[in-house]
Amino acid sequence: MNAPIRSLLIANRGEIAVRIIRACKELGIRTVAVYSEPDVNAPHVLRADEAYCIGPAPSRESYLRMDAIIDTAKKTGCDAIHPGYGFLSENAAFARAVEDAGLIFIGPPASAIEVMGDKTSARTLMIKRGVPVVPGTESAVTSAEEAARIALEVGYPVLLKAAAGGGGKGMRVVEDPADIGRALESAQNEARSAFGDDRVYIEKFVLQPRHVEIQVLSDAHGHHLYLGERECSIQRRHQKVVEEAPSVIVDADLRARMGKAAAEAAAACGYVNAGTIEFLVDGDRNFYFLEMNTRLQVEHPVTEMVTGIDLVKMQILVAEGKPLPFAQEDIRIRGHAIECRICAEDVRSNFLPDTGVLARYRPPQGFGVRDDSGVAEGGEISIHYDPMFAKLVVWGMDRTDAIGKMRRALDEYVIDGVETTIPFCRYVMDHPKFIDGDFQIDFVQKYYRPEYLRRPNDEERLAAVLAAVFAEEHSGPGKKKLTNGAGDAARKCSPWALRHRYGGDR
Ligand code: MV4
Repeated sequence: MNAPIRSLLIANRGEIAVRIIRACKELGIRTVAVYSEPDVNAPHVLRADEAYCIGPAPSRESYLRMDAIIDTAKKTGCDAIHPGYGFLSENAAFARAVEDAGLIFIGPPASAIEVMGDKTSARTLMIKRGVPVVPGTESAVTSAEEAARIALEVGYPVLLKAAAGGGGKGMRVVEDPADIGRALESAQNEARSAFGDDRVYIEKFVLQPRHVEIQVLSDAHGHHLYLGERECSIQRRHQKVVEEAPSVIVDADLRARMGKAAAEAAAACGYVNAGTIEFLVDGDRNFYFLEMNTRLQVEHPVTEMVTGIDLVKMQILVAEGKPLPFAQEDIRIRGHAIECRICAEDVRSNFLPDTGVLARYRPPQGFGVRDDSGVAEGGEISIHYDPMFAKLVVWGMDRTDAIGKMRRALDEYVIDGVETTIPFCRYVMDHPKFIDGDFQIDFVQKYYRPEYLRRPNDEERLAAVLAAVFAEEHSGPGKKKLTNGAGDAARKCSPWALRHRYGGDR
């Protein structure tokens, strides 16, 4: 049983550091921030009770410096370190170093990070515990002959994956038996240079799957609870863009079955913390374990919104050794939540990261709208860190209500200084396939073309201005109202709407 946490160091920056500080404030925990030189005026620094500079801009020299971070925690009398996501959050050596320094790591035991970090050992463990995995090899293949034999057994197409991988790096689809030798060699080479580990294993390639993940919460008393699913299929090059809870394809029965499998996965690795089990779900609603993320995830708020459970507070609670204050039957899914990741990227230029000073940042407000952001107006978005600077999360009574809220909230944003993914998110919210819930992991590739988000030409701009004038003439007391259709058309063409739909002039 660990001692209560009175002071906590946040080994992160941006929106997630702010998110963690908020939970600490509500719990009466003193917060210590660490920061890099350019982050001296960042929101996480200003909001923490204390803040210490740990190095220059590059992450290697600041946010990834285990020694400087642990030293700061000790010197400032902290009891615990929260790693957020990214950076050191899934680094078993860091988790161990934190514990060795007599501090509490707000995360799972290092051994759980290790076993889940190796995708083949994770698969072996899941098979042992009866959690469904995609048919394939249990361990790495050692020769082209072995690969060819197994591929024939599971059936083409197959997918070669790096044991040290995850997140899509080092994967190769093989459709034709003639290509398997060459594909294996190139997958091994890529794995070696990316991870320093050339082990590659084989899975049957699941066609047209959806990515559905289960949130789990585990305490140190052997309780492993599932908090429903998140639908994460709307992604681009393995970067999620829109996430929602619940998933349209998951009913109560599938939720219970996936939830039990997820809880079993957590139990199998001796998990304590919030964690996520990623599954692929095929067209027949079969589900297969993909990997476990042993950290708090970017998209955790959608689960918070539909369960009412503060996941960061629960992470802190279980890290203190306390039992979870509710049981599985207490967890209910209510309403629908959607998250859009707001990134400084130019969606018209292949999502190229954009940089600059955030001259204006006015997030949307109102019922059911949550802005989790990590930069303030006047702050700079640089190349040094992740382009995601805010998350817009909405809650609605049902999916239709949530989509309506998300559209309204995206339109309400005022952002100047950088290009953002807002127009792209708006496009998703209007897409009939998204609205119908009829999409798989290839949604973006299949349905998105950058020209859909082109800026208006002069003629369209003139039409928009005239429409706005026309609408204005018909508004106000004693004026004849436009019919609904005409009013909507005018609003849709107004410079205000166009600005959001197509981006402002810069
Ligand atoms: C797969 C798959 C199809 N079949 N495994 C991509 C990242 C890594 N977490 C696992 N990934 C996939 N594994 C089998 N056997 C398709 C993907 C995949 C994917 C998965 C989730 C979300 C987006 C994706 C995009 C491309 C491929």
